Amino acid sequence: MNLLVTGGAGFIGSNFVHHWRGAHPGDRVVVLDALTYAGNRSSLPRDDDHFLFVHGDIRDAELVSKLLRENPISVLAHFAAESHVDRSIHSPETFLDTNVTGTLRLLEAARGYVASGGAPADFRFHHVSTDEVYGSLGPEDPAFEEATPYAPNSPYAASKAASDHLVRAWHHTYGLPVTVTNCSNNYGPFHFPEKLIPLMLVNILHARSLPVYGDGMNVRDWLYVTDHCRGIELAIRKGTPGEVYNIGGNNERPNIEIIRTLCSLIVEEFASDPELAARFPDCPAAKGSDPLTLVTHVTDRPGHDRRYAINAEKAKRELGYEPQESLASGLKKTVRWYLENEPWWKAVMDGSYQDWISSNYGEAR
Ligand code: NAD
Ligand code: TDX
Repeated sequence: MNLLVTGGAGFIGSNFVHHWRGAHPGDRVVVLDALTYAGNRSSLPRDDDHFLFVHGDIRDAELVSKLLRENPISVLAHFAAESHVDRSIHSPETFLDTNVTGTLRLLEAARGYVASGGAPADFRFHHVSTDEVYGSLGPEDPAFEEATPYAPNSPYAASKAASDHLVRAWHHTYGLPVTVTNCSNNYGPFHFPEKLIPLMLVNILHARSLPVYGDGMNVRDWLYVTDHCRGIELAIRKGTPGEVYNIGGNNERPNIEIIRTLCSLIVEEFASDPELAARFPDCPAAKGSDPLTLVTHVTDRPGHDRRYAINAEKAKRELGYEPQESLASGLKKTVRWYLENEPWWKAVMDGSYQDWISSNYGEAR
């Protein structure tokens, strides 16, 4: 099988490529990625008979059509997006360009490919989306289901909601064989250190403040990224065209609890490996103090959604999806990965990363 993975150099896309190649070494994976600040070629394998990296934009319909035709692609797995809520608040237009126009161009290229008769009979367009399209929950509200009305609250969520609607419409109007997954907060390897978990890890190691928005009691459902990748594979293989599946981790936690756990895990790692204190001498754990003292409550994110929770019963019932990683084991793996892969995160924290950190947190640093 030949797959085209858009946004494959990003966090979830790169994990998906590794997952797919591990599970299906005979398949061929083509990645299309524009290598924005969030995309890293080094997160992916070298090109070989089963892997091709193409540096390009999903809005380039001609390029997408050519890749679909020439490879020839059975599954287009669409991850490419602008994905950071805080950035969408600073510059919403980029989110509309990539997430809405980009998805439109891909849908049109896929429609042309199917209409030309060149696509395999089982061609599938899989769209990766988010629970944020459903809005925010109160403490006692039931978790999001696939039929929960859309109520996006951030420019990012609105752009993803718009892209979901386009995908739905291309199925109903043109019969394009699509599936959609809406998932909760992913974490794990190759996560860009602007998102909560990797940002906190990198800051703990450098004794920088841990910026907690508001009271730190906003709740997210944490999904280990390989569980998400398995869920996407199941939706592609077993999902019914036109259907939407929610993928969650069954791990609802307030942000401050996640930060507390990360601090404890770092302290444990430093206690069991004396070399860490030499590598990260500024880290409070190297000096026997608690990294939790680095927590700084900063101005809340505007329109900050209070709680997300996913009801993944449909994916369990129809696809056999269940998350395998507990939050404790997933966070431990993640902490280890960041300790073992310092060159990766050092390399991505370049000038544009530094500019973003000072524009988002300013004087809080
Ligand atoms: P990411 O920001 O880490 O990666 C996005 C990738 O898309 C990058 O490699 C970037 O270079 C690429 N890209 C951006 N614009 C492009 C363009 N115009 N053309 C080609 N490539 C482009 O994002 P992620 O966290 O891996 O998220 C992947 C998908 O999953 C997104 O659609 C996102 O909305 C969705 N999602 C993410 C999460 C999460 O917790 N991270 C949760 C739910 C859904
Ligand atoms: O410095 C921070 N301090 C803080 O308190 C950051 C970066 C975040 N937070 C809070 C905001 C959220 O309540 O932590 C929570 C998680 O924040 P993010 O990591 O920015 O994720 P979130 O806004 O929940 O969105 C993520 O999950 C859904 C992804 O970035 C989206 O792409 C995905 O769709």
